[in-house]
Amino acid sequence: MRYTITAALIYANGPIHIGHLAGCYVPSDIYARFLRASGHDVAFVSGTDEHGVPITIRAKKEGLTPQQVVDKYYVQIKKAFEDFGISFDIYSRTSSPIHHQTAQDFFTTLHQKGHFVEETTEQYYDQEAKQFLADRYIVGTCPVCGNPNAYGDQCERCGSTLSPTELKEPLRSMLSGAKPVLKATKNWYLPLDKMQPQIEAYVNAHPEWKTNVAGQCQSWLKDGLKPRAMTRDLEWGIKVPLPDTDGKVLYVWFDAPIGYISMTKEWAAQTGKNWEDYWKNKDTKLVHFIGKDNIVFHCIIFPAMLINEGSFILANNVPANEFMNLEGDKISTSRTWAVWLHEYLEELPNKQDVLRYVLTASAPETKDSEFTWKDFQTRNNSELVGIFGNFVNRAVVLTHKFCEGKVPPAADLQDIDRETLATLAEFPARIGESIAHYRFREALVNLMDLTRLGNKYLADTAPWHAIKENPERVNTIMNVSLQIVATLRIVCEPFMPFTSVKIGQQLGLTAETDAQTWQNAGKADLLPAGHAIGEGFLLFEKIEDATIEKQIQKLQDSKRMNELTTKQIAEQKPETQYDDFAKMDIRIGTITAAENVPKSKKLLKLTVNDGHGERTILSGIAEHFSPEEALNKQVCFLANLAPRKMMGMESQGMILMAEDRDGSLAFVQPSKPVWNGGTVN
Ligand code: B3M
Ligand code: ZN
Repeated sequence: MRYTITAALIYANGPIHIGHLAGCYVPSDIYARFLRASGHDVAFVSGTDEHGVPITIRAKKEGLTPQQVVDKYYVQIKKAFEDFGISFDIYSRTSSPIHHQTAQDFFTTLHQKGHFVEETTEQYYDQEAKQFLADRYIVGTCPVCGNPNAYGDQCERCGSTLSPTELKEPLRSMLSGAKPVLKATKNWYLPLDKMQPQIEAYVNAHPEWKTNVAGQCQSWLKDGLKPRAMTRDLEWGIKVPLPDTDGKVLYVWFDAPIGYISMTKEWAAQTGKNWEDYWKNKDTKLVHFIGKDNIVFHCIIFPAMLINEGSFILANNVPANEFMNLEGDKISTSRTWAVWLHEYLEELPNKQDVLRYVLTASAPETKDSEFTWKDFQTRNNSELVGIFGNFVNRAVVLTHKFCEGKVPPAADLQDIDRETLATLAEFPARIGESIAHYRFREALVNLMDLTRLGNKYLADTAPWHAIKENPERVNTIMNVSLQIVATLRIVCEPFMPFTSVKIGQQLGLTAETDAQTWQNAGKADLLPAGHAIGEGFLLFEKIEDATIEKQIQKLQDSKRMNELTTKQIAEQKPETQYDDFAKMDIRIGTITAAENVPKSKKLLKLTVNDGHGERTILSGIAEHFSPEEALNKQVCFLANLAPRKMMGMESQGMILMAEDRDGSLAFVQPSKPVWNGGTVN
């Protein structure tokens, strides 16, 4: 069987984190490695998505050109994937000439076949920057929560999805600050509305798709598909291959999935394959691995493009994952709440497989899941060290101790040996079945059950006792144990490729001396008697509390730093007149007594000397200052605020406080002590 496996083309606008690995790249790699080990013909392609507004926004933030941004992150991202053993057959980029050519040709074909609808619409335009504005570049007030800095596609405060026309005034362009104006522009639309029956037929032909994927598809179909522009007014991207289209590029979601095709072409050219076998042959299975935010593009829009083109196969499956959260919060690049892959490897060197293991064990396969450092530690210490590593190590060490480091003969099998070997033989198919159905968590549970089988076998047969009474018996026990290790080496490879290599070393096997195929796994004679094994060493090491605490602390620190630097200065309030200001009687006073208010977390009861005498002011600062800290402070207060009753007490005025970027408060004080009762003008 031939497989084309694609993994989402991640935007080259930032480093990658564990959420990316868990959602898309580890599962796709497990799948690809398993298929290769099963003897299938596999093209596993991916690369970076280097177009679209996300790149231009990053460029603006970093003070770089879009080209500089994608060059920088392409290298970084590619390296991170290599470091974690993601076994792409090619990892390319959408800025490559072959991709530009392929995407333009695709567009031209659809255009010539009459599959686009040209339409002129009014779009926001920045007259100062002289360009049309992507939704992200328009800032206005959120109609839902009133946030004055909401973007034209989303409000980051309340999370609402918006369109620029929903934003309330005043609108501004993020490029120049100017007020955007509506201007007519022509674009080419894919009439998805007309394709609804074809897309419905396609989706409905796949009842086996994961429920989270099928659910999203059905909800789009139920709402009715709408035409979508396949060109955009932008400078950065692939030029529209039509006359008089200056300043227009292909929509990034038009060009990006075509990237899978152009990257396959590039790979085929390098390896002497025929790319069309992987995209146009009905016997090829096409599988897209993505995160849940990309479902509509892979299950509806890209298939619509391929159907219109006419010569391509459609995806057989799109096993999209949900999201992985981190320590109780959404992973967020902009809020720097993430575990970055390049940092992980610096701080936890050689622990790629531990992360791959933990991310698979808690993968967001059916619903959002959670990564915590505590769980990471527990899984490492009790599962990988305690069960997996322990079994392999005992098998290897005992073979050296009792059998001179050679695979002993299994002379006479007893019931327990036969039963164990029979159970062993079932595992590869069972694990493979789970992988083939994209149930990677289940596959991993099965893998661990195999190591448990090994541990139980050693415990039940106890070669360390048997050696005294019946050394012959120990030969059989060690033979069977080593056969389990040899199978483990094969079936753990998709999940933990580095560990698989290490097991191979300990068994005295290399890729050259042994065909590591899934078909061979589970056999009772995988290792021939007499074969010399290698030296034993530990596959995993215990992770101490201090290591974990450091990681948690680091996360908290980065969150705090980020809050400090991202808090925005409040919008200025509408204009006011001096007369209105003059109505406020702001004065200087000194706090002469301060106490907590019973049953209130927020309020402090302050006694303020206002020059005439003392007055009581209740102030909502108890979470920021203790009574002791407030005592004797000279403050500004609003003297003529109408008295208010709170918690059964009357407050006569209000203390003025300044709010810092991190939300902490400071008293507003005169720069030298002045007399109590002095006025503030
Ligand atoms: N670049 C979105 C993302 O990075 C987009 C995926 C393209 S897949 C063809 O999540
Ligand atoms: Zn909002």
